[in-house]
Amino acid sequence: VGISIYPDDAQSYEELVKAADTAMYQVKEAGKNGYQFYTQTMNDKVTQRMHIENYLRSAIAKDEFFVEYQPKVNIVTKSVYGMEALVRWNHATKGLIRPDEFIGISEETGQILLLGLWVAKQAMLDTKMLHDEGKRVIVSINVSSKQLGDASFVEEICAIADEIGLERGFVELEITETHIMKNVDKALLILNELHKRGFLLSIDDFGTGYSSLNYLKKLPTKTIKIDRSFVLDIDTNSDDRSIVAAIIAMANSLGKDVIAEGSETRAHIEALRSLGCSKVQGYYFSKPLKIEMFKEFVTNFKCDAT
Ligand code: G
Ligand code: G
Ligand code: MN
Repeated sequence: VGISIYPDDAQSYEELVKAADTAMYQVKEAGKNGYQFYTQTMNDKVTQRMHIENYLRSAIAKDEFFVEYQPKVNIVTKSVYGMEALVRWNHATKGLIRPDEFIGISEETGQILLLGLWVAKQAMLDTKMLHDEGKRVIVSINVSSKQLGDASFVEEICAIADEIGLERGFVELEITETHIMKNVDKALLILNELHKRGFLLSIDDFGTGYSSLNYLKKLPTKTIKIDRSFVLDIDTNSDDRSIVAAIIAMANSLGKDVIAEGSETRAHIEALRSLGCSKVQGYYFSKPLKIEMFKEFVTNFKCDAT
């Protein structure tokens, strides 16, 4: 239910209903089964959304996107073995727009299909260049559920890798746990296909969704990425430590790798090390970097996925 009040929220019947509708939309977004009173900020949000949706239409053509890379570090071998590609949008007048503000919208409108392929191509081109310089890292690319549901995705992603000449075994696709578990049978089909084609797979934001352990065993995903919400207080909160320890133990027994995201401090790193987690990603080592800066960053490390 969305509620608007005359005369505060609107003066005409049409406007009043529109306001109630906006409020109802918010309830639906928040998971349905509830009610909301209309507020002006809701309207601002809707307008902002519409703007972004419109801007998105031309953003690829205008070359407004770029990709940054966050190093993935093995703290035992002290090497950078991979990097996560994270898209950025530099809008002509609005400046830098964060992915959180446009990925969701682009998924709803279907624009993520084109954007996702653009990111994949750019990321693979940059990775190929690194490989040619002897830095054989894995590149991790975020893939949304909308992309996975697209019938031509597998062929397209294969074609991009082949065209660039990048070995598929150096391309990891990150899919969030929530997306996988939403329709796990369907996800299993497509993930198996991607696995068969030689790509690496990783479950992103692990621990925030509701994983069926039965399915986890069957998924062809090599890596489990522990959500940063569990890492944030890992050095001070014993519950978080226990959760991370349990995820690591489970991953070990299923023969899967783990990486901890959001590792920001020395204390995080030491806590993770003591729990036996050797792969980390986070601000402690580096924030996401432009490819030139990434290259500079890895000069201080061994740089190899093997
Ligand atoms: O750096 P950060 O603010 O970049 O990213 C915010 C969120 O946006 C992350 O959860 C990340 O998974 C998502 N994201 C970043 N780049 C991409 C992308 O290319 N595709 C998809 N689907 N999600 C992305
Ligand atoms: O969910 P995903 O794995 O795609 O997460 C990538 C997001 O995490 C990006 O927004 C990236 O900027 C952010 N990120 C990376 N390292 C850290 C960190 O150490 N702390 C916090 N708070 N965010 C981080
Ligand atoms: Mn990710």
